[in-house]
Amino acid sequence: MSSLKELAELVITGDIQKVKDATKQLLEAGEDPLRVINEGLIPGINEVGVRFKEGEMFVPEMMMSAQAMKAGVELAKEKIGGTDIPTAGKVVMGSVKGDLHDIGKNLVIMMLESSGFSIVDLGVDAPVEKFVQAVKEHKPQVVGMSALLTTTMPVMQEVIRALDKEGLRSKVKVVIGGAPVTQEYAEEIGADGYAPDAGTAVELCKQLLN
Ligand code: B12
Repeated sequence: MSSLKELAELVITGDIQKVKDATKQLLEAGEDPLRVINEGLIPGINEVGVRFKEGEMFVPEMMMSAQAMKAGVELAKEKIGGTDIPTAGKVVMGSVKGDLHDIGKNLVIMMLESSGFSIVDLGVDAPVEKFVQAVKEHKPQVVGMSALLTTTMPVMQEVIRALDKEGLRSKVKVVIGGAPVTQEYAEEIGADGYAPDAGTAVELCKQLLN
């Protein structure tokens, strides 16, 4: 029987099949899918980040770990389910231009969906114009942006400025997130909110719409 700690270890090794097997085992044993994500898969990928920074892991390994993590999240997601009729509001969400990280963004999307929000997912590397276009087209209540690189964070400000220029800024709430992002940064660039994790992101969106 795998433990959450062992699952984290498996994410670090990047063995997709083993991560799938361990995730399945935990879920079948009745483990809460959110705990599997928050206390198994996320600590694993976080440790990968630490080892990468220290030069103990490299991009190909980080990629394997990311794929293993995604496979685990997919399985957990099936167990989380969602509300059938999205009613809470519409959110346009994307990882900003230059940024290919989407694990966190996808977790936020998953949690929002299971809380009744409908999502327009702009994917990764989403240019400023794509956000603007999506707001015009889908008329969401919230725009969410994710950035994992310090070099892509400024794109979030560019999006806010572009929305402003198009007269759309007052029509939407803008929320931002990603590992290097902070509350201070959100205030600095004129976003309406920041959340450090997916659960808080849902709370934030609900709060902003009230
Ligand atoms: C996995 C990973 C990758 C994978 C990404 C795979 C994928 N499909 O996402 C791959 C291998 C592709 C990758 C590539 C690179 N990476 Co990388 N990567 C990571 C790693 C290890 C984990 C990121 C992750 O998924 N975390 C887990 C999730 C759950 O956490 P999260 O993303 O923070 O999301 C949570 C919150 O932030 C929040 N949140 C996220 N988004 C949003 C949005 C909103 C609106 C809200 C409200 C909340 C919110 O909720 C989420 C859920 O709780 C991090 C290390 C780290 N500590 O972040 C490095 C890291 C981000 N990468 C880094 C680097 C340098 C790179 C590369 C430049 C490496 C290279 N030389 O090629 C490239 C850049 C590629 C690009 N252009 O984007 C650095 C960035 C350093 C910096 N200061 O900018 C880090 C910090 C590693 C390090 N310690 O040095 N990477």
